[in-house]
Amino acid sequence: MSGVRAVIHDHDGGLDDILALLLLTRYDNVALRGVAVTPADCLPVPAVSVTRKVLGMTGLTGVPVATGELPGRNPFPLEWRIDALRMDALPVLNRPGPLAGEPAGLPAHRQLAAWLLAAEAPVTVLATGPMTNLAWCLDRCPEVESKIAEVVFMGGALDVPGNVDQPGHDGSAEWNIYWDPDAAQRVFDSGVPVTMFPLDVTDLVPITGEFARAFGGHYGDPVSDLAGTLLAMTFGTLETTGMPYCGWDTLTTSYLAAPGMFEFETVRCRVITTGHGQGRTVRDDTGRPVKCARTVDPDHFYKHCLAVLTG
Ligand code: AGV
Ligand code: CA
Repeated sequence: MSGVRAVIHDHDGGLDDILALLLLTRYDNVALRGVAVTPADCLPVPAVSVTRKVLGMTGLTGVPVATGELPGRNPFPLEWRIDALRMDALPVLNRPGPLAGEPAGLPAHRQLAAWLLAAEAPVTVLATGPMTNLAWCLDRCPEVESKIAEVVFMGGALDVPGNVDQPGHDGSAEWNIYWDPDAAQRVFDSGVPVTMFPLDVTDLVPITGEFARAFGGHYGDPVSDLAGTLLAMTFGTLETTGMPYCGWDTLTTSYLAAPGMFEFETVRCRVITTGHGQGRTVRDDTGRPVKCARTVDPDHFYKHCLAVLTG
């Protein structure tokens, strides 16, 4: 028993999705099998490019990257989606050197199904964006269910307000579920074990100035420089949205290497898929059990990230 787990990362190209990918590339107990990019909180072309460059700079040149093409119902603000363009132009991502291996041959939903079906042992799916691809796989290729060891998902909001601030919405939803509420409910309707990191726990880890500036102490190391730059790019979120940028996806990803940082509660819940509260996760005795992270020591998390990304 090596203790290494095979992981497929389905991300949606946000600043912290790329930080999450950086963490993954550094975890000894993770074997990254493929990356799918969901065109939700990003422009997919630069987000795939950034993903391939990150895999290239970290030596994972053989990891395939698939581009998502399934749409969501509620689009992300364009001001957020263009972060992928900015990341793709960063000098640290444009040094001479290898890009990652070939782009995957299929669109992300079909590629995810193909990866899962071909897996010799069950795989962990880390979803740091909407679960549209996964829901498609479960619908269209039910055999994938036995190939999924665990879905580790950033999303939802149980006992705290959501982070969607859109006309006609009541604000109770978290964005990754709001983009495609049916997809999240489809995954909940399956038998796959789901471990969820809702806003209840991610609210505890805002990106602080102290955390971001700590990377300055390692200036010159490309991975550390990229991490510090991505963190710096999150600033201004509080001023423009009234809500801080949090370590949403990085916190979720850190569970793969440091599960002991968290306390969990098994919550029976479901997704509201229509109306003003669409995308909201609600406790419901008839819902399916989801392993939900409830607390974390923020300091422990910041130290973990700093150590992993500057090591
Ligand atoms: O709801 C959190 C999810 C995470 O997967 N994303 C950002 C993370 O990648 C959406 C989101 C919520 N608020 C945002 C978001 C903001 N102010 N800027 C960009 N994305
Ligand atoms: Ca994300």
